[in-house]
Parts: sequence; structure tokens; C-alpha cells
Amino acid sequence: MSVFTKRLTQLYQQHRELLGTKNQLIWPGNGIYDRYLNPVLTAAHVPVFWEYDLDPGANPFLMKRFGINAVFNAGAIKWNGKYLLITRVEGADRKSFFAVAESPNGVDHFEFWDYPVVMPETAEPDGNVYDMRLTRHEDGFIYGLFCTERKDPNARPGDESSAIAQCGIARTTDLKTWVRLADLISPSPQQRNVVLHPEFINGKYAFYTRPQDGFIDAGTSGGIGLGFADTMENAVIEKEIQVDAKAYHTIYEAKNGQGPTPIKTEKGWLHLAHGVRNTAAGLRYVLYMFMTDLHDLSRVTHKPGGYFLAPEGEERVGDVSNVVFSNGWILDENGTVFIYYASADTRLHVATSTVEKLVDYVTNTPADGFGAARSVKTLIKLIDKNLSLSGK
Ligand code: M1P
Repeated sequence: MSVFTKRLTQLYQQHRELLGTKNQLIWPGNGIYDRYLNPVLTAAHVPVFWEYDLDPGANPFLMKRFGINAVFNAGAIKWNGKYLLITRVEGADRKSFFAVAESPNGVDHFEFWDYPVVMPETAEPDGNVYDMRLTRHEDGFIYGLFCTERKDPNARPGDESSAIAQCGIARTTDLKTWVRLADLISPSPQQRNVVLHPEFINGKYAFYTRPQDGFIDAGTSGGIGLGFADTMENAVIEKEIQVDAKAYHTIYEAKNGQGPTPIKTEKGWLHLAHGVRNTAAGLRYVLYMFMTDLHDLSRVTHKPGGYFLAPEGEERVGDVSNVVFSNGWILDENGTVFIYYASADTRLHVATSTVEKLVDYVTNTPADGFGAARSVKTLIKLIDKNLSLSGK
């Protein structure tokens, strides 16, 4: 048997085994959500025919010809009974693109569609595209808002790192063919983590924004903002209202950003977001939640203190260690919520919960007291209650 045939047989077998692996819920968890043993998607999940030229004449050693480095930050949607993720796939060449993977149950057996998404460009080509948020809007379209990154035209000679991040907008009705619209225009010099609200607000489209001064640094205008536009064809936000600001000595003191499209509940809109703080080991990204008023989207009604989900175990390590990030979740008809989160900008995981549990978590977890003494007071209140319950 030739090396080519031997290697190919093994590659196919390993790939089949990986895609066929059943995921396992990790019990008992924290009562808020359940984590799972295996990531739902990794670079090893992409089809063999993406990375290899399968022509023995052209590739006798069966070498990788198009390496895939990572699969992470995915938008999510339930579509024709399947759980679909529009993932950020990063090639060995560091370019990111979008590709859809689907699963019959949302927790395992994710399989990529044969081709990646062909995202049309505007007159200004994208250097990189990533982190799509999907919104099924009441206007009838499914919108994908994502970050488009281009080299900063004002970068000084020799600076090959400075970039400008803006919000790219595309829409579809079948998740296969995308129509690209003009990039969002806003008062901020840069934008990332922009998310479209699913309902019209006073006849306008509502956007959660994340104004930022620099490419990495959120600067003076950091925090999750809210803005309105008359149309999606040439979306212009004239004013951003701050909804959730960054704050001193919290898990979101350096910057924060809206995660997926918020979920509507009887009590308010449930939001999942990421918070970033700086450490001696670099930036640490965790997820947190809050709730906004059903009628006034700019009013935060509940916000638990601390993080909702932080990197654990192998999630801590990867290309960008100590990072969890989420831009997609799916609410099922029975109230189950599938929360897709990536770890270390390397792989993608799922955690499951329910709307009932998430509303309980958001409305009953003590808020941040913004000081050590206040945290101790909150803890003592809980201890007193529990000890008096046990008759001590
Ligand atoms: O590397 C961590 C994350 O950094 C960026 O997020 P933010 O704009 O909030 O800092 C994004 O590049 C994101 O994709 C990445 O996961």
C-alpha cells in the first residue's frame, strides 16, 4: 500500500471517529448551566478535502496544502430542525473566514458543509472577517453582523500591525447566499462586537455597539452602546447611548462587548457579553450576563456581580490563552438554551441551560458591590441565612 493510501485511510478513519464521538455532560455543574466534556468543533473537524490535495499524482506524500489553524467564535441559529454554527475558521495563513457546521442535537456530531461561506466584499476589500452575530430580524431577513478589519491607512511606514475594525453587514434568507450591505457608519473611529436587535424600535433598526478608540484599546468610549439606524442598506448611527459601561476593579474593567443577539423573556431581554481585564499574564476574557428593560433597551434592570463563565482546564490554553468568547446561542422551543463559547481563540464548546434558569441567575445573583467590604457583607448575609436554616 502506498504512503498516500495508508495516510489517507487513517485520516478518514480519525475524522469519522472524531465526528462520531458522543459528547458527555459534566455533572453536577454549578446549577446555572452544564458544561460538556469535549469541544463541539476544533480545527480537526474540518473536512479532509479542505486541507489536502487528494490527487496522488499531484500530492504523492499527501501533504497538507491548506492548513486550518483554529475553529472558534461562532454565530448560531436553529434552521430546518438543525443546530447551525457560522464559525470563525482561521487558516494557517492567519486569515479568518466563515463556514457553517450543523448538528442534529446541538451538542455533538457537528459536521461542516462542503464549502465555506462566500462573503461578498464592499468596494473596500476586507483584510480579515470574523465573529459573526446572527439575528433573525422581524423584517424577514437573517442578518450577519461581523468585524471587518483592514490595514490602517495612516499607519506609519514599517507598522504592519495597525488596523481599523468596522462592522460589516450581510443578509440572507437561506444561509447559503449572502448579500453584502454597506459597513455600519457610527460616531466611533472603530467598532467591534456590533449586534443587531431582532425587533424594530420605533420603526428603526437597533444596534448594540462597542465604540473603541484603537484597534485593541477601547479607550475613553468603551462599554456596550446602543444606536439606531433608519435602514440596513446604508446603516448610519448618529448617536450611541451607553448601556453597560466598563468599571474599575471588575471583570470588565478594560473593555466589554455584547455577545449574541439578546433573548426576549417575560422579565426582560437576556444578554450574554464578554468582559476583559488586564493581568500580568495578559488580557483575561470571561463571560457575564445582564438583563435590560423590555421597553427601554438602554436600561439595565439586573446585573449579577462577577463572571457567568470563565475558562477552565484545557480551555485556559491555546493561541490566545485565558480567553472565553461567545457570539452565538440558540433558544430551543422547549426553553433549552445552547450557549456556544470558544476558548483561547482555538476551539468551540457548548454549555446548556434553560431560559428559566438564566432568568433566575440574572435576577437573583447579588450585584457587584464595587468594593471588598461590600462583597464580604453579601457573603455574610448568605452564610447567616444558611446557618439559621440548619439551626446553628
Ligand atoms: O482575542 C480575544 C478576542 O479579541 C477580540 O475581542 P474584543 O474586540 O472584545 O477585544 C476579537 O478579536 C475576538 O475575536 C477575540 O476572540
